[in-house]
Amino acid sequence: GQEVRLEDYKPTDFEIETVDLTFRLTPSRTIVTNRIALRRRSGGGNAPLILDGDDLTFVDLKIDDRTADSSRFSVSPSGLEIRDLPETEFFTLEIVTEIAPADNTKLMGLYRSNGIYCTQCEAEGFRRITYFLDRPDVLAIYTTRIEAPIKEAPLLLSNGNLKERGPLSEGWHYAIWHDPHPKPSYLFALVAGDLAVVRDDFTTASGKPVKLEIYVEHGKEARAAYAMDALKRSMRWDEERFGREYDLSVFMIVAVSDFNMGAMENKGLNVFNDKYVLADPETATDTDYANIEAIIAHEYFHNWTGNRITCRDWFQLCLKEGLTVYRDHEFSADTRSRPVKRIAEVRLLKAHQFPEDSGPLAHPVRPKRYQEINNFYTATVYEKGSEVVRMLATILGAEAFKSGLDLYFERHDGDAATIEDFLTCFEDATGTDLSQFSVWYHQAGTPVLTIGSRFDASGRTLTVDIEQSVPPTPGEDRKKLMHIPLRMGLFDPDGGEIRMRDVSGIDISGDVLHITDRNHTVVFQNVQARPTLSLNRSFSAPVNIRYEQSSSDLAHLARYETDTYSRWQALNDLATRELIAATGATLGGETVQCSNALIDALLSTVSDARLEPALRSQAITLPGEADIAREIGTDIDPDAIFAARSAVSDDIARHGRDAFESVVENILPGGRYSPDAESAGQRALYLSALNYLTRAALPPDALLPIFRSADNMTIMSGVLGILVHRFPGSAGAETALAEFELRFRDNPLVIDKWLAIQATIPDPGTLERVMRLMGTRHFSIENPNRVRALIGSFAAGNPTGFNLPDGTAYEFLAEQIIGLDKRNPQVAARVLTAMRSWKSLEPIRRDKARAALAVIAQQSDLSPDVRDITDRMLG
Ligand code: HT7
Ligand code: ZN
Repeated sequence: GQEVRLEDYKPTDFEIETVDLTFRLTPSRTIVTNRIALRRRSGGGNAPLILDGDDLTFVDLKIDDRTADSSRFSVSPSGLEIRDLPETEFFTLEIVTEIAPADNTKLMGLYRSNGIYCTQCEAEGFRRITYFLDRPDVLAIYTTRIEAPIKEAPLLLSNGNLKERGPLSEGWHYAIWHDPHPKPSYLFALVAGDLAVVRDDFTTASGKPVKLEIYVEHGKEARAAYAMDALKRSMRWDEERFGREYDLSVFMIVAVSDFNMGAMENKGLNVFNDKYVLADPETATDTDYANIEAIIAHEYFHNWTGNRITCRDWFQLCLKEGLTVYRDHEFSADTRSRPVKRIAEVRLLKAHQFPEDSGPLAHPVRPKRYQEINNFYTATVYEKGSEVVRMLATILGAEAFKSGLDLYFERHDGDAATIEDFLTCFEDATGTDLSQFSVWYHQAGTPVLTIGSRFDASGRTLTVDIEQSVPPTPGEDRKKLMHIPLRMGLFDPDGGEIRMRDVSGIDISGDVLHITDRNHTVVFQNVQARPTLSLNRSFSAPVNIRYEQSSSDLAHLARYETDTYSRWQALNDLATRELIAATGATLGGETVQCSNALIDALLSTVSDARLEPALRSQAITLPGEADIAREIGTDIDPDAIFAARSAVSDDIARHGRDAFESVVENILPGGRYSPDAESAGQRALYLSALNYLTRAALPPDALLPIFRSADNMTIMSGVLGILVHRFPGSAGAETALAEFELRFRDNPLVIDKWLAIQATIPDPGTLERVMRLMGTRHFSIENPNRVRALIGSFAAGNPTGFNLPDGTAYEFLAEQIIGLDKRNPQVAARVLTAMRSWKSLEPIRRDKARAALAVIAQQSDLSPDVRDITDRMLG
């Protein structure tokens, strides 16, 4: 593929003002007529017009309503070039193409999912429907006419408002939709088929009525109630928090079962992976409910951050994604528990973005180059992009941040904007120079703050030395200094918080230290006794902190920190330190023992009834094997980490048996299931405690009745997971798996949980199990959810089972990727990123991983998607 570079950006020579599309839908032969009104920009000369196209059959071209002579255009696999265009400022093109939705296995463009016609156009799918200037800075007004047989497709949907519908001859009918808002092609959508609808209403803050419609397969209507509720709450929240109202008279969501990602924010017609719409207590877990709420909110929030203000080019992807993730995080924090949400965000960021940023796939939040844009929908663009917006809010303060954002909405409504445009709004609204801050967008890698502290008892001064650095990343050896907002707290020996006054050597506001130079020496005066430092409170910056802190200081923070997130962070740091030492001990053949400091800190937290249960659950959930691997950094032996973590868990379980028993007996909420955050937290704590008890007293036989009597999917799948992971291959585990399969065999979304639980069994036999499951009727390589549940979970979520020292699981993955790539390159490339940290493995596994990646690289017919990921991973 051709590399695309940010610096090559050029506006188009032509603007497209209106697009009139007609679809005549049949599965194998859909005719698309695309009539576009163009305007020549001045200075364009007599340049040809080059329209993008992919996998299209060209049928006809008219220029200003006259059939074009074949000498005036040429068709190639990547597009349509039209020469000798009219010299007038305005002219029209009418392009007819033929496509085959039923043969579209890439799920980009117009395709079929379970008999439904649906589209996915971001990033470059519209060119698989018709020839077009398929780039986000070409904004046009769309009118869409859909024709289909009434029986097969009673429902005909597109963006905007329904203008007209009626019958045609031979059992066909049509509908015409008009979207008054100019939009880029990636936000176009069409859905046609036979679906049920759930309806509701919403009145905007200014009194405009909006019809809300969620379309699902017949019989699944009841499972859309929670999504509808989440939608209404999102709409209200965006009005109250950000002053953003909805702008059409109808908002539609369609749930489909074949989808490459989570959901898509098409204007007025969001298309969702059904996993993120459908929920009821019997089939969905608390996590499913929380994800549905967050993703419904995310896509809805895109209506302003993404749709009303879109991206100039795909390098600006973080402009809409980072900001929209920030908005959905804030929504969840306001709706649920802010500290629990923050802990979950940081856990996710560290699990996905930190490894990306320190491995071969590292790239800036705003990349400068790409081979394949589909590979840049990453944790860096989304999650780090959101953290950068959060830091902006921290640096400016809530009010100034709000004024900058208001200016952005006002100044750029209707624009295809850039990150520079965005930052300029905050500069103009607040008079702040953000040039150093902007480095966060341009430079890859996780910054490191190396910190040292000295307390001088006689002078009553505390001196803190802070040094910033950023490790090199691919293509970026020299790094610039960054503006890092570091929240910090000081605690006296009694646990009281010391107000930070009498400070010299740093720009400080409230508890935020502004780190802008390479080295800062900060001196605190009038400090009575040696304080304990709490660094990066509430995770104010996405950085790694290197600071030698004693276990007793961490335990002190775990007890006294008033910032609840940081209280958890202290516990987690204490546990991480212990687990790293335990891994070393395991490798050295020593026995592993857990320190009393950690056991006491964990057990006093789990028993502290003043803390919310979700937090207590997070507190006793030890860092995962991948977290420990990330902190160790090099020469990873996943088996040693697993053994060490198990030994530490055993120790905690032995000491905490009474505490865990008390939790298990008392914590579950009574009454009917409710997905609210508080009850979900109680269930999470119950399951964490139950998991520990299996290491102390509880035999597998005791779990089976709990599994059988569960009245909701959270407890049922949670207990199944514990049983199957703790006692792999046991009679109880296999019985529970068989019963679960029997009960849910006709519900693929629930069977995905069953597949994922099995794919993540920490056992060398899991590879064989995965291969066996691939042969069952529950698996289909054609459905991305099935692929992710089985192959994706195995590769990304099973450190010991996947990283077999003989490399057979790597070979298996390579084979699957090569096969899948021919059908669906986007999903193949994404699943392959599970191997992004292969270079940190110990040498034997590393060699096997390299060999498997080399097998992929040797294929001559790889998609640009998999070629790009493989090349960068090996590079
Ligand atoms: N903006 C969307 C990202 C997206 C996507 C969605 C479905 C299939 C393919 C896709 N490519 C990119 C989803 C979002 O961030 O909201
Ligand atoms: Zn998004």
